Amino acid sequence: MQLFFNRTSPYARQARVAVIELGLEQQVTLVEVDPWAEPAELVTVAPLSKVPALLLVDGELVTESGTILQVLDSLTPNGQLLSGAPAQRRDALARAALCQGLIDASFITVIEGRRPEPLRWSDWVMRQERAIGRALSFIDASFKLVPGRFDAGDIGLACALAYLDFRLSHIAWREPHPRLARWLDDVSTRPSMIATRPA
Ligand SMILES: N[C@@H](CCC(=O)N[C@@H](CS)C(=O)NCC(=O)O)C(=O)O
Repeated sequence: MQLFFNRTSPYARQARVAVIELGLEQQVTLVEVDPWAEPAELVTVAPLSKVPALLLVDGELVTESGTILQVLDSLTPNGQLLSGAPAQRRDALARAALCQGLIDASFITVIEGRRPEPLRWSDWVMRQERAIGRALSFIDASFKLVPGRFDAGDIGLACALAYLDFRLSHIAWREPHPRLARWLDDVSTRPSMIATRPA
């Protein structure tokens, strides 16, 4: 299998963390690309030129980080990212989906900031930053963070919060959400998170 990624993508980071958490490092070859440059090695297999993109051994393409996590999980005998009773699996999926939205809002904010000044849409950025603030409050109030657990929802949350620290440091989320900050600091010591720190 090949996993196309770039080092700063919070989406690709989720897939890379999953590979390590699932012990699939030997089966997955990491291919570093710049998706914005639409390189031939990526677009010939992944037409959207986005990372992450997973190419299975039979040549099937899997896109979208959430789907890639589900597929990777299904490749291990005791999938641990979306396991357990239906209610537990649903809870992990629901947390992962909300965190994906948090990453989306953060990513949009970052991309908007890269436009030439006259083309930036400040109302759109403020809309995203309000969504980020509300999502963090919602997550802090409602997510049960279980010590030792690191399922698909936890991977999503860790990559989302770490991306805020990495790219949107002006959003001071740690002070109002010390529980989330402590949790991120704790899970950031996992080998999968250390190995995938954005460079
Ligand atoms: N919804 C997708 C988002 C993937 C995505 O937008 N990745 C960015 C990198 S962070 C990318 O490859 N962008 C290149 C482009 O849009 O041309 C996922 O969850 O995998």
